Amino acid sequence: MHVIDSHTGGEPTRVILDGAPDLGTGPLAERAKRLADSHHAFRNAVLREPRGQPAMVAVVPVPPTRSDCLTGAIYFDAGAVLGMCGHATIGLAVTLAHLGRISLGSHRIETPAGMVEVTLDDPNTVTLQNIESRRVRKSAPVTLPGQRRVTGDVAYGGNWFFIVDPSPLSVTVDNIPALTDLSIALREAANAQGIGGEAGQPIDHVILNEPHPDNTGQHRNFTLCPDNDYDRSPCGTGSSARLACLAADGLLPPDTEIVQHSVIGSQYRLSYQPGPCGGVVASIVGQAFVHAETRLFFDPRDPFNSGITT
Ligand code: PYC
Repeated sequence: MHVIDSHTGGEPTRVILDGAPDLGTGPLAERAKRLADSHHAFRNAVLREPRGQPAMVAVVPVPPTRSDCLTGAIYFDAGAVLGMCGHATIGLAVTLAHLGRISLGSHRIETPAGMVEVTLDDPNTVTLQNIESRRVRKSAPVTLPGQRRVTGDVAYGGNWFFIVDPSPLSVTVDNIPALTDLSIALREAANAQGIGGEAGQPIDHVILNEPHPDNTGQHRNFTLCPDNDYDRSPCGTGSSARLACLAADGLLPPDTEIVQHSVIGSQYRLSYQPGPCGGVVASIVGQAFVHAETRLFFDPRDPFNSGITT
């Protein structure tokens, strides 16, 4: 299996160039569901150790249904198949440029969540225009074990987010284990207490956000992903969901750029345009770098051929 690895603000992306299972035809959401339902072993083998690494997201390029799209893209991490992934779409664009398959300028990509646009500003810098994002619930109360109550907004940016702002724990590298535990507890409690999307979609990501301590008005976040690891980047779909919350609260006008930091200090530049359905269309500017081109081997005699799942 031929793969190219990159990272976007420290968050790894693996683009699978050949050897992925045939996901058939039809809408990308249906093909993503086939990957989720029928190819668990493939997903573990590609992303779990020893071949993969914590936090890695894989992209399977597939033929698009729309003739105006360069490619389709289906995303998964070690825990779930994702509706969209911002950092991995930036990584995909930089990987396609590395392969000489796209040049500078704008290109459309079809995802299970809808069509997105990437503009390659230079070989490493991409402006991603995401699908329309929206907030569906403000200050939803979640009760944690011990009757502790935490409120957060429920918002969609291609995945479903529970966003706590300000974070009850400082968003620092030293706090990553505690931030992880709190975020897992919040996701489990939110889902057990029926807090999610309008049609009952479960929360799959949690964001703990706070003002950056440098007093510039910038923010930094910790994002928990479905694989229970944290996003090293500021999370493209999560940043889009947070922009929808800021817009809904009247805290950020359209076309106004802000900077979002991740817990490890990588940055996205963010802005939005009002969307046709009352949400926001986020623009995310980030950088990715290709760092490996690899062939993965699958040897049935290898006791960890299917990845380490314990
Ligand atoms: O950038 O949207 C994102 C993302 C989701 C999970 C990891 N990164």
